[in-house]
Amino acid sequence: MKNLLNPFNLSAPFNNSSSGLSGWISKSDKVITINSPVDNLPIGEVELTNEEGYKTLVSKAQEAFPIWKAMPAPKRGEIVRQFGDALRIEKENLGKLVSYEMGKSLQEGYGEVQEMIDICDFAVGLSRQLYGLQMHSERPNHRMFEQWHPLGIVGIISAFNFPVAVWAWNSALSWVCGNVCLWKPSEKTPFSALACQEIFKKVLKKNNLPEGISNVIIGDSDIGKLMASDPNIALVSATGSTRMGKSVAETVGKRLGKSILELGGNNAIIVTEKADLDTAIAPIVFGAVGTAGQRCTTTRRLIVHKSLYKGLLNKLVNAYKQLRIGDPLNENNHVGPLIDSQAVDAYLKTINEAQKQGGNLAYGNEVLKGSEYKSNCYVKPTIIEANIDMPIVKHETFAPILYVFSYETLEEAITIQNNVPQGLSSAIFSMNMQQAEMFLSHAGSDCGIANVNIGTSGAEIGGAFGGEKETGGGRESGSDSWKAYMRRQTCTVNYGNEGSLAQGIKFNL
Ligand code: UN1
Repeated sequence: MKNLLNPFNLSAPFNNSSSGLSGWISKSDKVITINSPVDNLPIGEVELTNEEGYKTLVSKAQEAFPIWKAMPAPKRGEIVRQFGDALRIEKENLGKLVSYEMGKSLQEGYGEVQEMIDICDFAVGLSRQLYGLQMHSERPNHRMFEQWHPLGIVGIISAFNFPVAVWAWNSALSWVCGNVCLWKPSEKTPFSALACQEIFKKVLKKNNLPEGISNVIIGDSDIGKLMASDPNIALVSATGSTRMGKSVAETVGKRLGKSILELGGNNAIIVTEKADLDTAIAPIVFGAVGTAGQRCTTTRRLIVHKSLYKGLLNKLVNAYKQLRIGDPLNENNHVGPLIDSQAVDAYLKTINEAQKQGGNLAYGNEVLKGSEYKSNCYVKPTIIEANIDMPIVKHETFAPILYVFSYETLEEAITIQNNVPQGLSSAIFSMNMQQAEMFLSHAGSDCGIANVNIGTSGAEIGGAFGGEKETGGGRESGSDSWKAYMRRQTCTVNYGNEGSLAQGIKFNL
């Protein structure tokens, strides 16, 4: 085992003994071994939590909630500020662990921890800005306003591709809003989650606060289902596949609970004849191959004006040839492995199917072999010339496969861009103001994120993150996303001496 794996004293799960970790309970019948996609070496064994462990954690969270919500929001912000500081100290350790456990490049591992730090900073400011509006009452001597109260336990279900940042978006906002959290990370990346829990646990301990403010549950979809059906979980915020999101939405919907869904993307970049190609190449390539195509914001489709099509395709193929694929912990490499062998199968099957449907393979379609690639999860980023009649281009495959289309009019490009079930991120490269504004207008992109002259991936935390259609409609992270983590209360106060009814109703007794 590499030393970098255990700088957080995660002795309990690493030794497969019962839990010494707070907020993490390993009462289980099932133990799984986590192997790194980097070199296939075991990182450690972890016990999955069963229903009994789940219930214990929920009661710990319930006990912590009244204590936490009684603290003034800016004081809760102070705890989140301390967490951000602890993350600054642990950035290198945690970034390396994320990179090794998930397989993303070290730069991206550090970038992910940076996103956590940034959202903590954002949440600290927010803790003094949980504003409600005040309205003018139609009745004399009445004041009407709204206020925001905590919800209770927020259940967070996160995916393997962002093992820590997506939790931080949800938890940092939840905490300043006065909620306590129960986190089910992907069972593919439990150690990054347990490390986060350790870091936050220390902050809680230092401040004499109960550990139940933050809880981690390591489990599979059965635990996810328990969370979705449990009325004790006031809000379920789920990030992952559309299939998972539909199941969560259905189960939470049945009990009329709240959910935030951030699901699949099928993100496109339009390159118009007015684009500056020098600005476009790097964001296109990073968007398509970064994180080995396993971001929900990954660029999966490139829609190019026919006058530039051949030239841009050549440039892209040349750029792809320069990509260094290998150990993501080696900072010289651009692309690391896919998460596991199922992901490699999905990559191969999708390319095969795309070719059957009429796509032309311009580059890629190879699983790399050799001692450097012994996990068998390293694949060549792939470019396929495609057309809109191919059904496969409507599907999200979590792998570095880029479909390239040619178009003639901007309307046609926008139709291609919008004609998929997903609606997360989108971008246009154009130096022409009319084209850019058309793309941003109601007649343009139908996605939750629309960018001009930058790519589809790598959104900043300050904006609301999420998308439309099968992406689920939820918004996390910046802007006013915090409102989904609180309950709104409309209040009317009569400070006069007479009662009066709204709508002009007279009811004299
Ligand atoms: C995700 O893939 O689920 O915009 C999150 C981005 C990152 C977050 C991605 N800031 O690519």
